[in-house]
Parts: sequence; C-alpha cells; structure tokens
Amino acid sequence: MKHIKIALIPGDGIGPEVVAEGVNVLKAIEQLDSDISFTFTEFPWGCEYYLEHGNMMDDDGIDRLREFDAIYLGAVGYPGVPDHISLWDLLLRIRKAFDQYVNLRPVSLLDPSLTPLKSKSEKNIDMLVIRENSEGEYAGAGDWLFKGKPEEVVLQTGVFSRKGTERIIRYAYEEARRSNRTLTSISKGNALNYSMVFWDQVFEEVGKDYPDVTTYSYLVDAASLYFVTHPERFEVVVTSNLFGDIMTDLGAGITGGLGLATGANINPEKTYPSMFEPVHGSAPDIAGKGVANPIAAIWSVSQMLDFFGEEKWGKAVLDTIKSMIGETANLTPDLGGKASTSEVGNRFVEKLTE
Ligand code: GGG
Repeated sequence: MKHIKIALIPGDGIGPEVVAEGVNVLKAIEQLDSDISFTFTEFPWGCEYYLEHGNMMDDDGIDRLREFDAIYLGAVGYPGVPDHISLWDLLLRIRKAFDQYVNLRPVSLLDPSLTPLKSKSEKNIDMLVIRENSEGEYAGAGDWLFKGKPEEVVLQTGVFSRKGTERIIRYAYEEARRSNRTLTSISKGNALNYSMVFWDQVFEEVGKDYPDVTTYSYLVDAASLYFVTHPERFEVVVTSNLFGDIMTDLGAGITGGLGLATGANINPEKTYPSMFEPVHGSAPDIAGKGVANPIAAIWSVSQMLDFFGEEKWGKAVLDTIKSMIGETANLTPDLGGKASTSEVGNRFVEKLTE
C-alpha cells in the first residue's frame, strides 16, 4: 500500500476552488485503487493570512511542511498585498527551502481546436519545458541604492552557480535520453555576456556525456518566434528561471491558455517534498464566481502521481483530461463552455471512474 501525505495550500483567489477539484480526483483514485491512499492537511496561508498576521505563512511553516511527501498549491497573490511579497514569502520560499530546482512544465496541445495558431504545425505541439527553479534571475540578489534621489540605481543580479546550472542541464539531458527526444537550450548569450555565455558553455560541456542526444540552442527572442511559427521543433527544452517562466506562458498561449498549464516543482532526490501547482495565478477578476478552469490543477495531480511512481494513474488522469476537451459544453467559459468549476470537476471524476 502506497501512502502519500499531502500538504494543501489552496492560497488566494481561485486557488481554493481549483484545488478542491484536484483533491476530489485524488479521493476518487483512492476509491478505485486499494493500493494507494492519501492524507490531506490544509494550511490557510496566503494573502488573507498576510493581512492578518504580517506573513504569508507561519514562521515555522517550512518545518511543518518538511514532514509531507508533497505540497499541492493553488495560487498566490491578491490585490492589497504587493505581488513581490506574496510570491517571495510563500511560493519562492518553498521552492528554495526544499531545493525544488526542477520545474517541469509540459506545453502540449491536447486538441487541435485549442490553439489560436493557423500554421500546419499547430497539431503537433508536445514539449516538456524544464525550467531552472532555484536561482538565476530569481536568486533575489540585488540592491536599491539612493532611493528617491536623482542618482537612484536598482540592481537585480542573476546568479548562475556551476552546481545549479550543471544539475538542471544534466537533468534535461537525462530526460531527453530517457524519452528519446531532442533537447533545446534557450538562452541569450549574445547580450547577457556573463550568465548566458556560461549557460551555453555548460550546455556544451554536459552534452559531451550525451552524444546520443540531438541538441539545438536558440536565443530566447528567436525561440519566442519559433514557439509561434514552428512549435513542432521543440521537444525537451531547458532554460533559466525567468526565461522558463515567460516561455511557458507563451506555451500556454498556443495550447489553450493558462487554464490548461501545469507545473511541478521537483526535488528529484526526494530529500524534501516536491510541490505541484497550476501555472496560473489567483485570477482575482473571476475568484468566487465558480467559473475558474480546474483542469490545470487536475493536470498537476497527474504530475504528482507520475512523480510518485503511479504512472498508470498519472496517465489515466491525463487521458481523461484529453477526453474532456472534446466535450465543450462540459468545460468552463475560457474554453468555450458554460460549465462551472465544480461541474467540470464532477464530470471529470465521473469519466475517470467510468
Ligand atoms: N499557481 C501558483 C501561482 O500563483 N503562480 C503565480 C506566479 O506568479 N508564479 C511565478 C512563478 O511560477 O515563478
């Protein structure tokens, strides 16, 4: 019997609405498979908590999360709390504390009807973006000098350690080899003359251990263009923290929107808990209206199951998502339907258990 202890952080805005549907999916799996069970412990952290306590999470929050196998997070950020505080004090804090240095973000077109692209390649978008998730442009290194004075200067330093750069690139090569796909590195070595020159160098050096993997290297600006004109060129993609964040939103744009974009924050060694989340934010404009698309959050459940070796269930969840896409009437308004968040969730569980 496999038991997975899950910490739930529904967070802000639509976070609680979509996480509830993901939890229902896990509970349904528990009913269907007597060899797997889950326990859920919910933490009330987020912007409301911040407004009451002055912190996005408890001071001992990281210690309390340490005892879990996985963290299932909804969304962070809400008007009234500066975005850099809500992000740094919860989401980025957890990623860093638990060395979740791999961010796995599939960019996959589940149905040709979902893409706004008109080119022939539109039917063939199936990539896995591997984003460096622990340092780079999100290292939090910088300064704000002479605040409010005419000579005011702000510094935001990208930190690319050899350890951090090498391990993410090696992880990506391993994934490309395992899945027998090409590997593309996205960087910007012509302009970022320290960090990205180093990135490109490490990409080449590590590649010597993987002569069987076909590689490509694009500047981030060119890659943005090719994501739109030739997305079929990309299979496994490895890139830095900031570029990965931006490119995967672009990826969501060509595959059906953020309502279908998932992300897994992985500590591959399993020394610490890994975290699973929809890529989207808290969407305050639709929060509480019951129209948020829960599919990205449900896809995160599929990533979680894969991570814990339950690939059979991970695949069943993803296959059910694919089969839902054809039923427009049963989808939320962002995908052209009229269904509510819970109606999508209920229909999903119905189909999974069919
Ligand atoms: N679903 C988590 C969430 O609210 N993400 C918002 C966000 O801005 N994330 C930035 C990042 O993934 O680095």
